[in-house]
Amino acid sequence: MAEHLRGADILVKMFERRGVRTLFTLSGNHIMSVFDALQDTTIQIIHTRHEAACVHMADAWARLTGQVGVAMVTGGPGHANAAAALFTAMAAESPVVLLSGHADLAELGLGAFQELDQAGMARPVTKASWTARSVMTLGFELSRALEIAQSGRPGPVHLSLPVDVLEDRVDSRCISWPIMGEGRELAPALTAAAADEVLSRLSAALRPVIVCGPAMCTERGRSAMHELEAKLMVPAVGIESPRGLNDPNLGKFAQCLARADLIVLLAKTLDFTLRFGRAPFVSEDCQLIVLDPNPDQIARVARSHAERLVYSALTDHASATKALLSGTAARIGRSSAWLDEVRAAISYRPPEWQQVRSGNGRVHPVDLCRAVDDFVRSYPDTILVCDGGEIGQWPQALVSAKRRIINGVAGTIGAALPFAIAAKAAAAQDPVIAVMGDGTFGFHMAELDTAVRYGLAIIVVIGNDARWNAEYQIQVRQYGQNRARGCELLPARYEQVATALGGYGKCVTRAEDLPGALFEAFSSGKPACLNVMIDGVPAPNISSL
Ligand SMILES: Cc1ncc(C[n+]2csc(CCOP(=O)(O)OP(=O)(O)O)c2C)c(N)n1
Ligand SMILES: [Mg+2]
Repeated sequence: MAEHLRGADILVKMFERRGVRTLFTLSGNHIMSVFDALQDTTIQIIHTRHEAACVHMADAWARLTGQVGVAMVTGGPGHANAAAALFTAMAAESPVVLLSGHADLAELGLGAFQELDQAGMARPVTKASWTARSVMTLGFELSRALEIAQSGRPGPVHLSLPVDVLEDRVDSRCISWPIMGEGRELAPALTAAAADEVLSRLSAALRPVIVCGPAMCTERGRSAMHELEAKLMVPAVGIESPRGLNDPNLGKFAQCLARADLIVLLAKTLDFTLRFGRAPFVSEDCQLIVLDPNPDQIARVARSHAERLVYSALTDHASATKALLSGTAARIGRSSAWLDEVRAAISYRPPEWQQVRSGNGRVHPVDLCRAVDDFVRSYPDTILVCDGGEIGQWPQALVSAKRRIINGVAGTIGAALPFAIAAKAAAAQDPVIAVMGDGTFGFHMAELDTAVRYGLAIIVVIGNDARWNAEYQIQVRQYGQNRARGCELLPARYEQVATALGGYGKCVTRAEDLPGALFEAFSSGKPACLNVMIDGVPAPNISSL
C-alpha cells in the first residue's frame, strides 16, 4: 500500500536525513502539523518563549557545532519576531535556517490569517529567502536551504512553509528525495597556482597580516588560523567584534595592522570593522589581496582601493585555508619576529588593570572577570558567552576560553542568554557562562524558563550598573556630563527572576564573594543567575588608534 505523506512528514524526514537533531521553536497554528510529525522521531525540540530567541539559539548552535542551526516559528507575528534576529546571524556569518509557517497558498491575497510577505521581509537579512510552493518539492527546498546556509560565505536562509503545503498529502512513491550535497553552491576552490601566488607575495612582504572574518572565529576556524600562523609565520587574526579593530580581545593589534605592508583579506569584508581600509588604520602603501566567495566584495575593494589591490580570487574561507596550508611556497622560511610582535600586541593589557580594586558595594568589571577567568581555568571546557554593551567588552579582554561566542559584528545586545541555552544544549557536559549587562538581560530573561524546563544549567552573570551604560558613556563623551539623561535603569533584583522561574539566583555586591558564588551557582545544577552590582565604568579602549 502506498504511504501518503504530508508536507510536514517530508520536512521531518529531511531533518533526519540531513542530521538536524535539534530544532529551536515556538509553536503556532501554521506549524502544528510539523510538531505532530516530529512526535515519531528523536529530534529534540527546544520550545522557547520568544521567536527571536529561537533564531539566536540556532545561531549559537551553528557557531559552536559547525552544523546548520534550525529555527522554526509560526507565520505573521512569529515570523516578524524571528526575522529581527537574522540580522545578528547574517553579520556573524552563521549558517542558520529559519522555517516559518505561512498562510495557505490558496488563501493568499484574500486577507488570510496572518498573511504577510514573509520572504520579502526576511530577504535583506538572509542569503536567500523564499516560500515553498508545493508538497512535491518541499524536501528539495529544505535541502537547498540547508546547503545555501553553509556554502560560500555562511549565513542565514529563510523558507516560508504555507499551511496547505505542510498539510497536503502526496503518494510517497512520487517523491524523489534530494541527494546530500546536491545543489551545493560551493565557491571555487583556490587553485594551487593561486595559493602559490598568495604565498609568494606573503613571503616577499615584511609585515604581512592575514585577516579573517567571523566565519573563521569558531573553534575550528581558530585552530586553522593557528595552523596558518605556524606554517607561514604570518599573523592570522579574526575580526568578529562590532568594535572592529577596537575589539578589546585584540589588545594593541590595531597598531600593528597600521604598519602592515600586505593584508590578505581571507573571506573578510573590508568594512567598518577595518575602518574601510583607510589610513591611518591601514597604511596607504599597504597592498591588499582579497580571497572571497562573493564577487561583490572583490569588486568593492577594487573600486575603493584599485591601486593597492594586487591579487584577488573567488574562493571560500575553508578552501582558501586548505590551499594556503598545502601550497609549496608555504615552506619558504621567515623569521618569527613579526609574528611574535603581533602576538605580543594582541595579548597586551594595560598594567594598571592589576591595581583595580572594587569597593563600596560595587564590583569593578576587572574583578568580575578575574573571578570568571579563574572559573574557566578550573573548568577549561567552559563555553564563554559575551554580550555587548560596556560590560561585555571586559570579559572579551580578560577571560580566555577555548570556546566563546560573542554578540558579533551586528553589535546586537540581548542574544547572550539564548546563545548560552543553545550552547548548553549542544555541549551538555560543559559549563556555560554568559556575561551580560542589566539592560541586555531584560531582552530575553524569560528564556531562563526555557533553561529550567530543559534542564540546561547555564550560569548567567549580570554586570548590573543600573543603566544602559554604553549609551550613557556616549552621552557623557559627546554631549557632556550635564546632558547625560534617560539611560538610567533600576538596580533591580534580577536574580529573583531566576529563583521565581525555578533556577538558582544570588545577588553579589563584593568582589571577594564572587568566586564562591560562581561555584555555588555551578554546583546548584540549575540554571543560575548571579546579579553582580558593578561600577558603571567605560569599556576598555586598549588600541588607542
Ligand atoms: C538590539 C539592540 N538594541 C540597542 C542597542 C544599543 N545598545 C548597545 S549597548 C546598549 C546598552 C547596554 O546596556 P547593558 O546591557 O546594561 O550594558 P552596559 O553598557 O550598561 O554595561 C545599548 C542600548 C544594540 N546594540 N542592540
Ligand atoms: Mg548596564
